[in-house]
Amino acid sequence: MVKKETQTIEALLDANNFDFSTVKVLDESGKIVNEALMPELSDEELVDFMEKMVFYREWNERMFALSRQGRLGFVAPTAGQEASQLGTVLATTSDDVLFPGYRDLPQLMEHGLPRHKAFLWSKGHVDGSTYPEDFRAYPPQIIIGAQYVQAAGAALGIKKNGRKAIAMTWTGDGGSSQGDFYEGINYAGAYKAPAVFVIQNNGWAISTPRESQTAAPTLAQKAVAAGIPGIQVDGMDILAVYAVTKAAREFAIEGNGPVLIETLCYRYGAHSLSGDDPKRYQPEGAQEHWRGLDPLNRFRIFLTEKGLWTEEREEEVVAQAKEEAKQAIQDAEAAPKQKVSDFLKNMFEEADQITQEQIEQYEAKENK
Ligand SMILES: Cc1ncc(C[n+]2csc(CCOP(=O)(O)OP(=O)(O)O)c2C)c(N)n1
Ligand SMILES: [Mg+2]
Repeated sequence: MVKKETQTIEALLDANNFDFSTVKVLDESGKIVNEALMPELSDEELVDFMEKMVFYREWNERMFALSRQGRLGFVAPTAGQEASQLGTVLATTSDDVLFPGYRDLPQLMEHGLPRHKAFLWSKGHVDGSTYPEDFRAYPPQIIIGAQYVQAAGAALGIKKNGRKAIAMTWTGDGGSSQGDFYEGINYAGAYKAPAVFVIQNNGWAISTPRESQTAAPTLAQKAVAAGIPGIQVDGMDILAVYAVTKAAREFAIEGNGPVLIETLCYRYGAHSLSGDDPKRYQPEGAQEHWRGLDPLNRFRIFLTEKGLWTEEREEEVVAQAKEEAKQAIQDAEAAPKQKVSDFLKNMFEEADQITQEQIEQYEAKENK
């Protein structure tokens, strides 16, 4: 076992390094605690990170309001996971293929998904899951963990095609207990396929706490059995998440195989807006504790001290998110009424016989 004396990128990406202590760059008081890992980012890029976190915090509020007005369908809140979601996706490029889970709409939107399509997906409309040919992503996965095997296969395809890109996928702490999770990381490891696997450990799989899901002290160490590097990172720290993900992407692209990243974060809200109440299962004080580690707060202090952030700018970004959500819901509501036949047609490139028969049955009804 190699013990990490200092956390360097090289040590973190060593598959024989079995030290999974949490990587941090920016602490909750907005101070840099590991200069060596500080990613090289311009002031503009730093500001962009903050703008995006503020945007999606407000977007989450808009989703809540629209859901309560009955204008959205399935909604999985994202507040508390901004650094985890954006720190990972901002280390990718449009050449990479994304396999998100149902909570990962912000990553898809950052990859270029039109905003109204995010709402159409929530409403269960087929147009929310139809993408342009050159948009390298799959619709959010509902079957927890299933995206890991898909990402492994896509990563192998990328390698065989000689492309300099990765497949990136996200699941939750709960997803990391699924068979698909282990199969995906094992397969990608065996083929040295360029995948970056992210576990967003937000502490809960609906009402099941992280501690009840596995005897493993960290989720990052699940990488050991697949023979690939595993890194646990402070998921409330966008600089640490970004630094680790960027290094993992380069490692994978250089032909070294996949990396598993566990981001420690929290979901402030309910599992979904369809009915669970976190007050009934989360221990008292947990929300307050995690809100004290908030990713926006610490980054706001950091940027304000550098003279790069103001309250006025924050208000502008919030207003912009409100405006864009308003436009996006209008566009989503203007979409043609959902047809079952369109859903069926979107299932396969070429429909099998049973699906084809169903398409015809539904078209006959719809055209009456
Ligand atoms: C294979 C499968 N089993 C069960 C479910 C029902 N289910 C939906 S979300 C969820 C919990 C997932 O928790 P986690 O992976 O931690 O992700 P989070 O929701 O916290 O982001 C469960 C059990 C499902 N969607 N798929
Ligand atoms: Mg979870």
